[in-house]
Amino acid sequence: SDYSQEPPRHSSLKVNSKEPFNAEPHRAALLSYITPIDFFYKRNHGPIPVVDDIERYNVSIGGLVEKPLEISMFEIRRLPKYNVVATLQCAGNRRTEMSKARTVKGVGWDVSAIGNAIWGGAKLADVLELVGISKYSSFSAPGGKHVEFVSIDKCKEENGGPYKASISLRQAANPEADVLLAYEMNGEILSRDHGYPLRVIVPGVIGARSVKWLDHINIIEDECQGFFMQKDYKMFPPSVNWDNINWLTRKAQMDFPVQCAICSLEDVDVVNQVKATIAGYAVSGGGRGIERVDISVDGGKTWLEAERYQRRNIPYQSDDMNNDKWAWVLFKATVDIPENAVIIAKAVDTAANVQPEKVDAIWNLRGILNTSWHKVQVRRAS
Ligand code: MTE
Ligand code: MO
Repeated sequence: SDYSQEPPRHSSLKVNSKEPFNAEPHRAALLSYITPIDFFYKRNHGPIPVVDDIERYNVSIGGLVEKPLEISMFEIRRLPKYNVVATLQCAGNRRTEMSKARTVKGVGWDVSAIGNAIWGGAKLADVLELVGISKYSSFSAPGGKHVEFVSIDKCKEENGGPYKASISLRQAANPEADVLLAYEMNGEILSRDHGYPLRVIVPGVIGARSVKWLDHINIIEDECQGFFMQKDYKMFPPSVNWDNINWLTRKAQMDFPVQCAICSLEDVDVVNQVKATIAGYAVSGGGRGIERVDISVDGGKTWLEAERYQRRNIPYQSDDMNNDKWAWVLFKATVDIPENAVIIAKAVDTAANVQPEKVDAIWNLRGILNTSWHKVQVRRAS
């Protein structure tokens, strides 16, 4: 493949794979509510496509619809614009840690394959109306139940074909699900790394379904048959290995579970004072909010509740700004650090789902959805 036209990137990113380019920021970069574009993780499966002629760029919508359509960027920009604050998280976030319990297959990530951005664009539900699919419907008249997004990049997992994914038509046509065709990120034109000129954002769902460099949309009867839907991004039980795996037995992962991580400390760290502020992010999928974040400095025997923070008056806010339903919360707590401590954070979402204590309970061969209690070993400088 041709990696000669990759965009420039910030030099402080930790590069987990060069070609395709996969990189995440240092933990401390995640301590601002809106993640700056330069420090937003980049997750690719092939070279970054070059889109030069924006005038001629259009998205075709076809498949099981009564009125197939080609819609230009100009027309997409003329639809009502929404700004949605949503956290995008790769299902592989925290995979490196899962791999330490037992080897898994996939790009290694620390805790920063996640970011929170203001996505600006048209609602998919509005776009689907243009091809005759009414809002809140769960199927199209010719019998489509899924909406497939197809890109223009070239992935080796697809034998050089484009990346693709689908979501249910019920979710796609539901304006409250806030699925976007986004052309802006944090008030700026989407950058090449993040999907210029147009990408899908599916809030509350693993990043793999938010297809970048969108080229066409198909209304289909069954789920998308692409590699990343059928042979990847599925959560298997710990008993399944590469000899007995049967991909058909599991569903394509959609919503992500409750997650949190400490970002004020690196993996093994030294703190200078007795009192230290422990800070990080917490988020849950499916639009469930965060109810609580608990911190322990004694290996999980006792806990204290962290303060939580969600910024409301952020820049580029407009009247259509949704609440922060799809966004992470930042947490912080000031604690006394014992001389040698394991600091732990765990979050509870609004459905009272709690992160599992140990990685062994959720270990899976692809190393996805590591949401075990996040632990950091600290030593106090004397
Ligand atoms: N879309 C295309 N076309 N190609 C890709 O490789 N990667 C997916 C998703 N959309 C991908 C894609 C995955 S696995 C994730 S986690 C997110 O994009 C990452 O988005 P980001 O690079 O903007 O952070
Ligand atoms: Mo991902």
